[in-house]
Amino acid sequence: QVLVTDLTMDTGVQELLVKAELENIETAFQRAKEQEPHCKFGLTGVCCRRCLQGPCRVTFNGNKGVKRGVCGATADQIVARNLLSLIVEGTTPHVEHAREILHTLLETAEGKAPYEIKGKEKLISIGKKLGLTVDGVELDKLAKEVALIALQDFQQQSGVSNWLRLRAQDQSIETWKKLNILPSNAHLEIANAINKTAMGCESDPVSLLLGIMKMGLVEGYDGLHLSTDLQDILFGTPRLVKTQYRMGVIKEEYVNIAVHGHIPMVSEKVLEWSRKLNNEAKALGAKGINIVGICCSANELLMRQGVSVATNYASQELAIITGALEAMVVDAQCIMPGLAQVAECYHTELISALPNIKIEGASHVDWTPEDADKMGEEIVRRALAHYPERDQSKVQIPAGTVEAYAGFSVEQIVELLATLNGQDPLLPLIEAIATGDILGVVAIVGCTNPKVKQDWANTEVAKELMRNNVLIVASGCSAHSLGKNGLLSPDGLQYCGEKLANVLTAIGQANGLPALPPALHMGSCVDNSRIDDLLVALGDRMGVAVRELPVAGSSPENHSPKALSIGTFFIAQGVDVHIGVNAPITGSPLVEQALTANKGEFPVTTDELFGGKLIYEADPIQAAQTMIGRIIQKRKALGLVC
Ligand code: NFS
Ligand code: SF4
Repeated sequence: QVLVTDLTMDTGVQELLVKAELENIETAFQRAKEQEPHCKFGLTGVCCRRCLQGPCRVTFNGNKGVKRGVCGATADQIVARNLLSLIVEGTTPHVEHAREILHTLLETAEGKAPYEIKGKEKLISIGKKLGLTVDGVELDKLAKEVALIALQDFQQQSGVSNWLRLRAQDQSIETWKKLNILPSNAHLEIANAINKTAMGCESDPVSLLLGIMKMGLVEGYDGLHLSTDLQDILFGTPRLVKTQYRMGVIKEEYVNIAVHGHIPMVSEKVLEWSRKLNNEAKALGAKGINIVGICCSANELLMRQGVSVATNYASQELAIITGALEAMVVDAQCIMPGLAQVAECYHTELISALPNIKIEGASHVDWTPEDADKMGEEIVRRALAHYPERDQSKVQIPAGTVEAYAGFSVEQIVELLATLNGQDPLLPLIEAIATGDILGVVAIVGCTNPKVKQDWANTEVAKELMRNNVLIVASGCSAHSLGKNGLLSPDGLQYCGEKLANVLTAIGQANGLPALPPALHMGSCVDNSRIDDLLVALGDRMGVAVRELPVAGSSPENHSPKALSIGTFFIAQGVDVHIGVNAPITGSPLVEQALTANKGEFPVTTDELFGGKLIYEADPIQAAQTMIGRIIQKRKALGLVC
């Protein structure tokens, strides 16, 4: 008998899981149990399905069983190929995300799409960094020039990615140049990587591993950074906002629309039209239209508009089980196909929006940059039409919400610090790191995964780090875990070591707040670029390489290949990355040793080449301690107080 309290920390989700069971509705939590025990060949990465001579399964523990596939491929080769393929699948959705925002910006600049350029300062700062003339140039013209330079990152056949050159630290570029892994064009690199993994192509595991690191750079610059930069130009750079978390943000007296997925061009338009048509909801007897967020669409609207967050990845289906959603709008990434079966049990319309991402059982309203308004209006009108169909006997919204702060872009963090030192805003932060008042900085990022008790590992890792005076920055669904549990609010200071609490209180009070929260929410998963920007800014100001900084990244409940490609990006910068759910690599001693730098006979590790490694640890307290150990090691090397 599985108890709902073993599946999730979120009491609202627990309540809805009980409701689901009573109503005989299946969810991911239950399906995850049905998959146990998992196949060992799959878990360790030694199952190959690259051609029709197979599928081949080779030994996963090094001695027992068949050693080679039909073509002669070894476990090292199969695991390395499979991992590259997984990292490509993590990178591609972000690269597509970047390409879509790029075309939206281009069409907006040409007057063809109904968006406006709200991030004037960001546009000018990026224009300058790209070497464009910005003085006296019209915004639309400048935006078009920026978009066309970005477009080269999908077209040029040689040279180095423009966005890498824009955003990477010089020391890192040197390292990557020596290893010959500088990417030029995202599409070309993706095609090249798929070609490497094809049957009968690359079989040198070391070269495949370098291909993985290169893909991490594609992810980082033409996925994450490009998306964030262009989204800030179009929708504005986030600033401090207060918001609410948990299922209780769904409001019974309102027409409720959940936005779920990742692409803000869709969710921003739905929000805009919900405001325009708010009176029509009142005419139906509702108090208005209430937009709530799930996954990274939630993060995008939260960061820029303060929209509240219903839930994160693993419990997306449960939002519908409240019986109070008129519509759930989905675009791309992390959309469970199971949503359609759940929606069928209620009046909720599940609506997909991207032309090339269709969901079986969902209706579809096409988003294109030009027709964005038509899409926004249509979706909101459909939700309004469903409001009278709501079955009150099926409505059950778990009570209670939690307050959270968000909107911590690098620009916002610098502005907050400037109240302490207007001339040199980063200095107070660097001094706090130097004295040990802040031991280091760890980014808690990534997902929730029904294999792990929801929100538990994310919050436990964070609390253990805070207790040891480590400042947390957060993104993605992990940030939601922290938000639901009060760690994005000044109340969370109760979990901090005294030194960290004092620093956060001082900065907060200098800005008219009770304190800063112990975890700074920096946005969606593409906004891991913001975390990278912060590290580069700190490194540059301190005159050291990012790889020398006392920092780490942690994804305690990773489920998506995107978490792995983002992790690869950070390892390439020299940052250690912890994952709580193991990647399928343990079938190959070579790949495992190269990434984790655990002792073995294999001589080349990412730790030696880049300065960062993969830490796999399921136990959150142990994981936090391992990261702290590494932070102290890096502090010592810098000669900082330990
Ligand atoms: Ni990131 Fe955001 Fe969430 Fe994981 Fe999925 S929504 S892009 S992949 S589950 S954090
Ligand atoms: Fe088997 Fe080789 Fe084909 Fe993979 S590529 S399925 S190992 S024969």
